[in-house]
Amino acid sequence: MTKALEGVKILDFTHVQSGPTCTQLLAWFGADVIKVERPGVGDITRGQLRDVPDADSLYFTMLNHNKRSITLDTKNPKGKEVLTRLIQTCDVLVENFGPGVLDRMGFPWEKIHAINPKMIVASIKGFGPGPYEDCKVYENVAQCTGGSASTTGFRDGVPLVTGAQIGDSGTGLHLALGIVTALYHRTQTGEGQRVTAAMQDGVLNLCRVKLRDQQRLAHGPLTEYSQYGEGVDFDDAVPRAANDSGGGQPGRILKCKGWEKDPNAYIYFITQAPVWEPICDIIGEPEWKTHSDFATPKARLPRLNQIFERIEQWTMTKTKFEAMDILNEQDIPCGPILSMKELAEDKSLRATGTVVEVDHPKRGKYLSVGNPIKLSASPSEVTRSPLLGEHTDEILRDVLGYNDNEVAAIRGAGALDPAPKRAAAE
Ligand code: CAO
Repeated sequence: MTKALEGVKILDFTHVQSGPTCTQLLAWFGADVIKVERPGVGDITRGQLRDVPDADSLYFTMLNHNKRSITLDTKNPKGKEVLTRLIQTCDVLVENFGPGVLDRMGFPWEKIHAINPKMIVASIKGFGPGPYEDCKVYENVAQCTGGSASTTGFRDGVPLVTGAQIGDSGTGLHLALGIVTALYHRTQTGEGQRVTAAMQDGVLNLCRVKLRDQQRLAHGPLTEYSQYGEGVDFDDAVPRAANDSGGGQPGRILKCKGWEKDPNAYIYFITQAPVWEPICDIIGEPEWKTHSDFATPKARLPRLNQIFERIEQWTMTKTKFEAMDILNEQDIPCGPILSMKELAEDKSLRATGTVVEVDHPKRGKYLSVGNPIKLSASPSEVTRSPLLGEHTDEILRDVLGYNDNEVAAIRGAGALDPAPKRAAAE
């Protein structure tokens, strides 16, 4: 079976999380991802949050599977020659440098397009054009400026960031879609183009339902928000809605058996209108099916606290998994709160390759999240991340066609190694 992106060469200038997420996805789909790293330094995450001495961190290994690594000083004249050759040879350049870095390196879009008109240049930046376009941005900055933090948390508490990396990994996903779309467009036109995804824009896209609610506010209170039932007035901006569901069907996180000791003994429970009757039967309130205070969604809205307190009395008699089984038999949507430990041990996630065990020469075996997108004819297998510069010579020879003398000359010019190693080689 061929991989979906087999034959596509990616010149990968990404680092930290957002860009590497994107190129890792492309690599899983079969693209040849050539990660260009600064000699001696590499992607800064190789050394961040290190748990095993002298081994690449999990931060790095879990974002850079299936790639090859070349070390190249792109500020060195010989390094620039190699970079030019890489641009001529590859299909897509992906980068998430700070604003202006590629231009300062001497490779603005116009130059890249002139070297290889078919090349697609894909970039992640913190912000799009506007007052903040020159700012450097990390995950939580994007969550705060993209509408996520202002809408996450409890009404009477501070804004919260989420554990899901929607600014970094979320924008990486957006960029990957932009790249394959531009590749498709190229098959029709023969031309490359620029693809940009700003982290603020990506987060706002994922917060689309909150911009929906912002506009609904002009027409009255948001009746599915708990604060409506509690008689608390709305301000002029969408409030934090704690664990209310965003879809208009009231939902809450409720305690399950064992909650006193287990911080994850909870279940998300949705009182979806079509299954109201089975809910009443399960919790032992059959009269609520016809009682005028409870029978319709509208009648229930001001009484959600009372309703969920009653449902919680029932969920507290069951473990989250028992509750899941009972509720799913009646098609009542619910979700046990699964800890990372439970997910790591989940047999079905292992079976589908969503959780994979990977072997690494320096750190041994570790778990990672595999490709969450499954293609029926092009399955992904996860291979370990490259060591720094592991494929430098291989790429210079096999991809770029340099002979041994030329590789030696490039090395001698100081384009491949950090300064002290260079001195030793000379
Ligand atoms: N050879 C020589 N120099 C290299 C090189 C190479 N192979 N690779 C990178 N460099 C140089 C660049 O030329 C640049 O130098 P100058 O500043 O002199 O032009 C420098 O290394 C890297 O700059 P940077 O701004 O990308 O890196 P940083 O650590 O200062 O900032 C970050 C990191 C993430 C804040 C910034 O890259 C950024 O804002 N990126 C866009 C938004 C983004 O993706 N953020 C998410 C990061 S994950 O949380």
